[in-house]
Amino acid sequence: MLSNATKVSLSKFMTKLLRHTPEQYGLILDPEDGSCTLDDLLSVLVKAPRWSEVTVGDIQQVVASCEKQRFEINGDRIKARYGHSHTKITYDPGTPPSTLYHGTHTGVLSVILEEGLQSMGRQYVHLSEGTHFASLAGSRRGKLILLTVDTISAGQMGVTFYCAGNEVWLADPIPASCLKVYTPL
Ligand code: HQG
Repeated sequence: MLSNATKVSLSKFMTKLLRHTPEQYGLILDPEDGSCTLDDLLSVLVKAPRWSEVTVGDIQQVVASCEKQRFEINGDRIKARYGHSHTKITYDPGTPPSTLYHGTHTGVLSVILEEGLQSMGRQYVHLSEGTHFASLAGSRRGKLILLTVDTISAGQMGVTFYCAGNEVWLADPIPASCLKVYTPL
């Protein structure tokens, strides 16, 4: 069994490879779904001195133990489920619940309420069906603020939503008029 600290480090490296800079490591991802074979990922990982002994079993442990379910293994292929900056992964458009959540922080609240949610460095805006995932996202950079997204109004304004699985929804930029600060009762 890998230690928790090792799993976190390996997960961060896998994230880099599967979401952000695969080409820097010579990894080719499928342009549609961003996947590659477990063997291809392994052969890139083991070139890094720290991970020269890593196995497919270790990768499977990282995937299975991740609370956020960042990665998905399907047969002999693996992909990051969300979060990409590199490739614009194709997702099927879907109809989300009427309210979704976005977690952010106090430092950017006023600009978001003025100009709406932008995808910033990623390919899509990240939203969730529940507050837990949004809270994890928003707590990373400062004091957490949760926003609700009125997906019906957004849809009427031309925003498309895509289900990334495990309660995570991705979207085009969201106009400010569809956002409200969420204060739990
Ligand atoms: C903010 C992580 C200024 C937005 C997380 C966020 C998530 C604006 C930051 C996933 C803005 C972008 C995605 C605007 C949005 N002006 N700031 N108009 N619109 N922002 O990391 O959603 O652990 O690219 O609120 O937990 O925070 O990596 O997106 O603060 O699940 O698996 O700009 O990535 O998951 O930050 O996070 P990000 P995100 P992992």
